[in-house]
Amino acid sequence: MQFNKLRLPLFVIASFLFGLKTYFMYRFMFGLTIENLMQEFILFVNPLASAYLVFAISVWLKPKNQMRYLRWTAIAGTLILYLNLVFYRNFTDFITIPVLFQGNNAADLTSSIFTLIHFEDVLLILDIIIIWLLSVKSIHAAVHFSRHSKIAATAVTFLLLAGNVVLAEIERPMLFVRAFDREYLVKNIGIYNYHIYDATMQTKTKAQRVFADDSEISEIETYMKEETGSKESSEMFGVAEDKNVIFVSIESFQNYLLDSEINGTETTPFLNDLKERNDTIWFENFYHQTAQGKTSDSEFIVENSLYPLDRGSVYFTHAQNEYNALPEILNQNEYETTVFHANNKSFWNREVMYDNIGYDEFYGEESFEETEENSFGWGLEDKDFFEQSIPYLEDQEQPFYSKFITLTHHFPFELPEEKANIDKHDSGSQTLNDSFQTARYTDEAVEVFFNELKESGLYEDSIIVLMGDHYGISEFHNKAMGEFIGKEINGYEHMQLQRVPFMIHIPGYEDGENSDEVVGQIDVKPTLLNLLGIEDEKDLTFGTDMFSDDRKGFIAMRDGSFVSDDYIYTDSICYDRETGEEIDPEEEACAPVREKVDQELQYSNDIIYGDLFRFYDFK
Ligand code: GP9
Ligand code: MN
Repeated sequence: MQFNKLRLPLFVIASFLFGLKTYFMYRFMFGLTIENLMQEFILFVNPLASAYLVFAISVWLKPKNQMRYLRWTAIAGTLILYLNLVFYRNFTDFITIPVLFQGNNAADLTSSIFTLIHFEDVLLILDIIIIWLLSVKSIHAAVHFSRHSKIAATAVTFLLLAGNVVLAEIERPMLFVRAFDREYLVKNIGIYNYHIYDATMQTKTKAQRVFADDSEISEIETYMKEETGSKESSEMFGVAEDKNVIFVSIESFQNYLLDSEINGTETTPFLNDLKERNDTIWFENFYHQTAQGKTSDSEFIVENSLYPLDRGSVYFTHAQNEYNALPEILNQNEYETTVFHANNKSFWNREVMYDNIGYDEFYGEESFEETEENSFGWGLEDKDFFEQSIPYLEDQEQPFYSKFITLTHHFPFELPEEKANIDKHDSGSQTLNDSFQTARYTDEAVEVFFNELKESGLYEDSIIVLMGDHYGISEFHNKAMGEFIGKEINGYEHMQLQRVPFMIHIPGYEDGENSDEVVGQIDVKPTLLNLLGIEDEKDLTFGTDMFSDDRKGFIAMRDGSFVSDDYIYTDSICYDRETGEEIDPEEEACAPVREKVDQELQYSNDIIYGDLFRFYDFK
């Protein structure tokens, strides 16, 4: 064997092979983006350092265990990498500990597993085979390391680790403090160190509740009073007083679908028409702000006007906290509050969370009749879902607040061919191609719902709010998406793609408009309360009434990116919001808002991790 001539201990060879493989995966399979030479260098060095760190432990083992350790470590390491890769292909994100306990991720992954596993993945076992062969054939490669060389080998570990951290801090100052961007963490310290970091965070956030006290909430209260915009009522105050609220959360709907056409057919004829009507206010610059909790995050933001968590879903990790959620406030104002969603009640831990935040009733899967004909993919199709909901709605005490969560337009966007009234798109991404058919279907379902509401007589006494919950097409499909919208997708365009439909439809209203105000899910709660004429001055929210003249002027994303009235900031680049042009970093144009964004995200985390609302009197 060539290797033996070099007389390199096997753990060094294994570190090299495994590290190299990891680098190739980062670069070409995860496709992590590189902005400069320094980043490239770090990306190349950190896998080698990490691999060495783990494999070098073998020197402390008895010779006969050394080889076994190397073999199994290579397998376990590959498995961790590979699971992250499959997850990344679907979510453009890395696994966190809370995410492992979110059943739905597994469900999401299994339903689409064949698009997420690629043929070339087989190559990932190459290094394992080599390590295995070498470790079996050259038993003599197992050595009694002298005390001296054991210490030397370990010292190198620490040197590499320290070197890596120093480089990462130079490249990305405050990396560990502003750690909500997981991609940066992985790029700089590697996936294994990232997982160790994540585990540390898990312990730390668990401890945060225990050590929290009431001084923290008064600091946050002061911040909100000064910074998050006016709580004064706006001109729209009470416009929908005593009306029912029908809130429709439309699964995975993004703005690119609106006004789009496939082979001359409109994708969303009903919504296109609705948004232009005099009895509808459409916010064309409405952004979703969700993170790993997907739909549940969007529900959480809307109900609480707080940010979702940087790791996992709040619905899962903090369902028992004290909140002052929308349904609770509405209950105090004599509203009946309900949720309709034709899925398993425990999905996203909804049952527990809904109960805690005050919903009177949750109509889940078992409230609906599912047959072979009316269900596919994720379950009951949207048209049947709405139709079957009507009798329940009619039975409710008025006024009511009812939330509907649709399901059909969900990744992987499957629809039986005979139910499709629009062609598939034709691009390199099957996901994007298929999405138009399910979007069209859901558009028709919303129309069915409107008609049924009119027939039942509920329509006139209600306002209907439609909102897209989060993106449906991930960054993984940027190429096809870029071709479709006719733009190359850089950070700026990526942020603009996070716009989702948001329409407030008020039957009988005549001053409908298209608003270009920059707004987001965080603003929904104060906006709805204002429309309903409900004053809650003691409420603590990060959002502001969308109709207010005194707004704070930015929408923050969970990863620290933001859209402000003037700028869009993401991946450390500041763009002009109007023109999309990059602004010279020297100008520090985005810095003032960035500070506020970081502050708010931190405060929001403190509230949730510390369960701080238990120290505050909302009455
Ligand atoms: C499932 C539905 C979809 O109940 O909310 O969940 P998502 O994957 O979009 O979070
Ligand atoms: Mn969703």
